[in-house]
Amino acid sequence: MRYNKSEIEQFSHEALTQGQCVLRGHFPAEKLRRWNEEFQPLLASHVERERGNENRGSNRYYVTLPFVAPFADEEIFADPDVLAIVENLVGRDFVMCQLASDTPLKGSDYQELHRDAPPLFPELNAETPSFQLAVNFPLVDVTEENGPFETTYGTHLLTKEEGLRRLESGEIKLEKLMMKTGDLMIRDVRAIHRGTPNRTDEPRPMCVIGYSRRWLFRPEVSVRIPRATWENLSEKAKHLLRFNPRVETLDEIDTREVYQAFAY
Ligand SMILES: O=C(O)CCC(=O)C(=O)O
Repeated sequence: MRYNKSEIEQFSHEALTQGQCVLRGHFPAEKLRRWNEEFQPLLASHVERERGNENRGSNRYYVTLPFVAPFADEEIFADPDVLAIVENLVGRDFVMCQLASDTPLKGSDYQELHRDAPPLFPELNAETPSFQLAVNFPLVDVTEENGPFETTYGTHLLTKEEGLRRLESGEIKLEKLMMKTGDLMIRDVRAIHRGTPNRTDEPRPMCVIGYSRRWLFRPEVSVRIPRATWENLSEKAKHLLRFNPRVETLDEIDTREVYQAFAY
């Protein structure tokens, strides 16, 4: 591990109270550049297929990453520092439920401010501790021009209405998160955020790995695991991925995105 116990506690505390924490220069940038090369043809065929169904906003695409090399990489999805922080937030025996990407292209716009999950108990009018996390990391350096993620601090523990009210009144600010290739963010998906326009010719892919409490099922996402990949996973990785569907191979037909409603 790169961080000691007290540093892990600090990151966890920050994510618990602020809704997110950022680990700088944590993943090998060179590896993520290779991911980006492999990702480009996937993105291109996805854009081709989904034209007219741009449900995340114009020229902005959500693409599930196939769970094969180079993306099925334990150095990324089972990073010990990240998993230690995730466990502090969503408890023992949490699961990994998602490996995907969000990519604004030129012509994309500001999204509506949103959360990625509804409250667990809407009738309470109060928020619970964390139950769903996203680990985000870009495959290119994020700049002012290529669509920085905008987020808010502390809104994950407020109702959405109250979070929006405090934003409106200026008590809480919307902040741009500038990230370099290799940086990662661990966030409670209820932190109010939005995507911003990419004004450059180069796509800005942001990967997302979802981790949930052990009892939570998110039907809109899953990691389809080909048998050959499964057989080569460590016991720790198999435990993380235990509730995901296992398939013989990844065929074309099943790659259509089912994660359509994304903003809460
Ligand atoms: O990729 C981004 O900048 C944010 C995308 C996002 O929040 C979404 O599509 O839910």
